[in-house]
Amino acid sequence: MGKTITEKILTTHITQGTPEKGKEVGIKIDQTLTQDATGTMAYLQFEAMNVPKVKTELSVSYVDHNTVQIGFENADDHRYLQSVAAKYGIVYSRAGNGICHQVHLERFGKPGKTLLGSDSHTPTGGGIGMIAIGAGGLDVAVAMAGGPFYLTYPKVIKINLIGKLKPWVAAKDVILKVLEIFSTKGNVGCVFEYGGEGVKTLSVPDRATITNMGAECGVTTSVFPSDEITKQFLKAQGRENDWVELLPDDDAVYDKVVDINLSELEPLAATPHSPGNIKKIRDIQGLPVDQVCIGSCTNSSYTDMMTVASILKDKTVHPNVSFVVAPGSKQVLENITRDSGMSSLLSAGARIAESACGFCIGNSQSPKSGAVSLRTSNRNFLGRSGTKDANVYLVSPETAAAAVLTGVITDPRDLEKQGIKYPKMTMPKKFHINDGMFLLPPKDGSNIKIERGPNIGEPPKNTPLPETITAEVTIKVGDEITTDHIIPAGAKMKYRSNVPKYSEFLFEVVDPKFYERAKKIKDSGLHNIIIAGLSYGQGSSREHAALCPMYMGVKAVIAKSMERIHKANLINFGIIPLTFANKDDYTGIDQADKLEIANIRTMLAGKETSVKVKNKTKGKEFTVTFELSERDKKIILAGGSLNYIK
Ligand code: MIC
Ligand code: SF4
Repeated sequence: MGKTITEKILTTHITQGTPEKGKEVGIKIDQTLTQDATGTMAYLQFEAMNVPKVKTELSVSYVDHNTVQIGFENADDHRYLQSVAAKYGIVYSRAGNGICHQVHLERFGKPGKTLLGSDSHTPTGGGIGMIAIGAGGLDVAVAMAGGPFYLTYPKVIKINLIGKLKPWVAAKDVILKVLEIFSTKGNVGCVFEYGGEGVKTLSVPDRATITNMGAECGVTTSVFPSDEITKQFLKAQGRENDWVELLPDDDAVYDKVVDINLSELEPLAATPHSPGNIKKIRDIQGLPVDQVCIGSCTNSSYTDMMTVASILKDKTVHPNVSFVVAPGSKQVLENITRDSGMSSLLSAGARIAESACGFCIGNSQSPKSGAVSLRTSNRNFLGRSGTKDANVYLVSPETAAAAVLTGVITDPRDLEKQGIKYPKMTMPKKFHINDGMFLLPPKDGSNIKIERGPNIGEPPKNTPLPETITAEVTIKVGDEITTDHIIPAGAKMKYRSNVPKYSEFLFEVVDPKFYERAKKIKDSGLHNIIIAGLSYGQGSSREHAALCPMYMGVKAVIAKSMERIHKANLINFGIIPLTFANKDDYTGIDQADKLEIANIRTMLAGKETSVKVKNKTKGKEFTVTFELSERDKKIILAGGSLNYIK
């Protein structure tokens, strides 16, 4: 039987288990990436593993999230990361060099390789034919130490692309269409593999936009073939030797095939407050726009920037619009400057932001109260922009540029009526390349002293799982609670290396009293429990969404369903992820109910897959199930991965 691309890469990397769909396998990781907001904790955990040097083919530590540097915290983290990289054989990408996913695609991604990154948008690498997966920092630390990465051997869904995009319709509209079809939930354990004739019409940056935002569907990753177009991209990066062809076999078997006709697509938007709320631009046009932000790891490539620059050439931003542009990397910035794109942007009135996450993670450029903000980024969760009542719409660079000119949501196809021609921008044959902002590690870094400023804390420790969980329901939340709801990023992200402080912001957007309550419950000797609806833990890979609850004494989360990375993070920090056997039982529980889960250790150590929970307040009982591998169970019993490894 023929193989899919996913199977080809995974089967050559399996070190543990057998490739059976739905079963756990361990795979060898060739490359890792970290970013600073998840990286400090990942490297503190790596240090605790006492391995003298990383064992991967390549590990890169990027600084792109916390680059605002108000106060000493960010800069402390950067210095710590720089010294750790030099000591342990890791390439260090300095602040200013760009957003990890964009830079990794440009300089390091290799078709056929596996990449594990402590950021949920690591699947961007799928645009170049990698199996690139987002994970918690601890899993990345284990991979750097040479350990396997465990995942459920996935189902493969083929997204069969037919036809060719019409002018003014972009790769962003393709992934927004995918989100409309698949939504943000129910796709755990699947990989999207793109194929069909339409693939040949998409450049690598287009493909990377699509694989990047596959993360919003909750799939393990997304992947494109590695073909002549991939080769051209690598050649333009001076890396054609890194190219290998990677196509599915003609008789490859997929679990499902979904057709998307590119020729029939039109400009779309993800409307507030979920990347899954898709509407046609035609249906929302005319809405006044206060802010337009172009950039983020989804749409900040050379072609994205040059497209916008070309639409805006010799024009001026609408007076009611605040217009921000953040090129994705120093390479993009240098190349658009050389090719005059930057002068068009500046003269149109763009505010140029650093090549970093910036507005996308809400640590700068928060819009005004109640604003409508059009962004080319990938997430529009409530409050993520830093302004709680702002309405963020996710759109293509073309649609964003149209609003810059008109001040209202505008179908970019209508720009033709104003005499603006569709700019078909192509990639240069050869990019201007300058790798000066990478610091390569010395051959022997053993004498390097690690710099620990006052912002660098210790990873908090956990105790083994108790025999009986005696808890109070600290919070009951609804469906689609994202990690942005659990623990905010933005300006609070500077406390990532200081877990006690960062924990004070748990569930801030949903219920600012959470921390106080959790502390009270913990101090009273009870455990904390979180009750949740469908698709709990969507979004980012931030392990602080598990680590901080662990620190506050949360022992279990009971949800209707849970997302992959967050579930893995809960396990890694010794919190047991449970699901309602009967989803209706969710309704019978309230905040402050006292729950008891007796003999949970014994149940985990045995063959059981479900356990009874007593609701002592309501005098009722209900059943919860746990889907855990033998290894997961051992980790939870030990009180988390670090205890287990030791
Ligand atoms: C995000 O886009 O939400 C982030 C910030 O990049 C996160 C990582 C983090 O929280 O540090 C992600 O995507 O994993
Ligand atoms: Fe950075 Fe935004 Fe991409 Fe996350 S989604 S890595 S915050 S640019």
